[in-house]
Amino acid sequence: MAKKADIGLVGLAVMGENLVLNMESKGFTVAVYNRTVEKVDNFVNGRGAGKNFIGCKSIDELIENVAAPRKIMLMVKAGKPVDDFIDMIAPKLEKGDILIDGGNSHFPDTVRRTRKLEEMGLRYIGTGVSGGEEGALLGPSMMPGGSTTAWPEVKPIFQAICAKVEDGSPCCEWVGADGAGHFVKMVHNGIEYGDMEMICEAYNMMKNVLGMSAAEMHEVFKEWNAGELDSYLIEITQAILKTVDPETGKPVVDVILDTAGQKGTGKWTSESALDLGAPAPTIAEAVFARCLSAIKEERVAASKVLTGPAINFTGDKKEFIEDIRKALYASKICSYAQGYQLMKLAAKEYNWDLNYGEIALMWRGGCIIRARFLGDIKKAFDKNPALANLLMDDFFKKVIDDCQASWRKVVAQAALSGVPVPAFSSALNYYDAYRSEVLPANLLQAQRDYFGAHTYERVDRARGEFFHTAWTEHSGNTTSTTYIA
Ligand code: NBP
Repeated sequence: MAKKADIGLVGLAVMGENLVLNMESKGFTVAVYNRTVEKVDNFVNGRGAGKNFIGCKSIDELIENVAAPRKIMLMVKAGKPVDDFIDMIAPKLEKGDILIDGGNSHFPDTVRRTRKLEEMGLRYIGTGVSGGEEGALLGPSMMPGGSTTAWPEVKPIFQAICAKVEDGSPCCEWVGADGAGHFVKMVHNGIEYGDMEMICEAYNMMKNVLGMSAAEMHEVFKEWNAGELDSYLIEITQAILKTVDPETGKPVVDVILDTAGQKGTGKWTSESALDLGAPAPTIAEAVFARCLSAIKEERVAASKVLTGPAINFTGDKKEFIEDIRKALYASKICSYAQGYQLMKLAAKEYNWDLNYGEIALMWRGGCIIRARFLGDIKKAFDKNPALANLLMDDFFKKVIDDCQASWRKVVAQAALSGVPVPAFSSALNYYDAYRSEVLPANLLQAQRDYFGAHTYERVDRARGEFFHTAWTEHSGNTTSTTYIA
């Protein structure tokens, strides 16, 4: 009898195709299926020719060709197609078989699907896969969560195909129960939104305040990439800035329209932060910055009507470039601190036992936010797994101490020049709010109590004791428990 496949995969689009080539190159036999079945032949006779693939023309054939306990991975468009395939495949599986969703699914869907499959006696994994086409082929960052007993079954395959850091550690570990893997992937994408926006703000300051050309900025980003900001996104930014448009001879970046698209994972991260009461303003600002960029026509009209200050920079250009670098680094630390705070609150809410050091390691290679400084985040959480906030780690505290004068100068110069830096300034506001022993929420509570009898706690009494003031002659003694303003 012919050898059965180690794993089956549904969805031979860009991610699925590259992922199975990666698996095969590591010695695994893969059974492949796609909704449009011609793509199976195209693949098996094309990029997959002469390799250990079993092309399948139906779900039944796929199930038949995978060794038990079956591992079948879906790499299809997120949303309904995942549920449709689950409904087609799950009833045909045997107890203990494992269905894996490697797409960008929203974590509540993964929670729901894990429960459903486990009720059927099956096992389910929802795994984040990051790194795009090249990552899928050469080593992605993978963040699996779901049915815990399924992990040992897929671990040898996942850890063989994933990215590795310098010492060989795999950028793939078990994240936690049900939707934990997809949640962590979602936060990764939210942080990615923040990183991209902050790089754009550094670019905008150099371009509009210092009047630098793309070629000059290419040199700056190249230098930055050799230091503590060393990361995939800085690396591609320096490469982008030196690329010339063959049609016009101008830098390509100067001929690209300034309207950003989005697929929704940054929005999900911000929604989740709001749901959980997690302060993640920098990630949310990055989402809103894309929204503002998208209303191009309105901005063009407004630019002809609304006024702002003239840009007048009189300082030392070289020094200010270093200030911008420090503003970017400090803002980035705050953005990651927010992402980690969000994961902490989610872990509490959804009963996930998240290992924050391991998460930093998973993001250290293979994915879009891969960066040298994730090694420092891993060290911080390894040293203190219960760290309340990244800003409280000695290493990051020292970095912020070193960067903050520059950071404040850049945000102030941006405000004086009328150049928007929403992520830099929201990160600075986050930092200043987080380190404030007293915030003006005392007045806010007074307002709430004034108009809605919401009560307040007092500075001179124990926490948990609530008071109400009769603010006007109409105020009664009844306090509100249900009215939320
Ligand atoms: P797509 O997201 O474009 O999905 C293509 C696959 O989904 C094809 O197999 C297609 O079948 C199938 N499909 C579609 Br489209 N609609 C379907 C439906 N209604 N019912 C059943 N199957 C359907 O491919 P991708 O870019 O490779 O991404 C796959 C997953 O990985 C997605 O969840 C994506 O968000 C995630 N992801 C993508 C990247 C990236 O860089 N592209 C990175 C990380 C994660 P067909 O061939 O018959 O049309």
